Amino acid sequence: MPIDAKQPYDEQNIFARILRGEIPNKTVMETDHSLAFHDINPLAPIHVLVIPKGPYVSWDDFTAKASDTEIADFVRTVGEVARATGADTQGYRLLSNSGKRSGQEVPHLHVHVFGGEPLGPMLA
Ligand code: DGP
Repeated sequence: MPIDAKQPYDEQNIFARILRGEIPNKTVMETDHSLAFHDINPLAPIHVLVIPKGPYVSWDDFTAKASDTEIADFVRTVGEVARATGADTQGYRLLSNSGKRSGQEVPHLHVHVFGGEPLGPMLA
């Protein structure tokens, strides 16, 4: 039997609560459709999480349900975070886990932006 790795969207997930203002965050930037904030447990000098504001779990969920405007905003925000943090001048890495078996802890789509130091062959 195939394994179904898909998780339902949980309105009580930590990032949904951050978006509702129930949990504080250190915001790097905010747009109409996306929020970027520092990871609470940084694994590199620059470790920022970029999330869409809509209730999407993963890339497959996001690209199936979100509007082109939301998708463009999210992708653009990732690049703007790289520029705003200075990661663009040093080299950086993007990482996005989808599904528990990939290591996704929070079932709300997010991209990790790592930078600020030479990055090893794998991180997180
Ligand atoms: P992942 O394992 O890919 O699902 O990454 C989840 C990340 O979320 C992990 O690096 C830690 C971060 N995180 C968890 N809870 C909080 C929180 O309350 N605030 C912030 N800023 N980050 C959090």
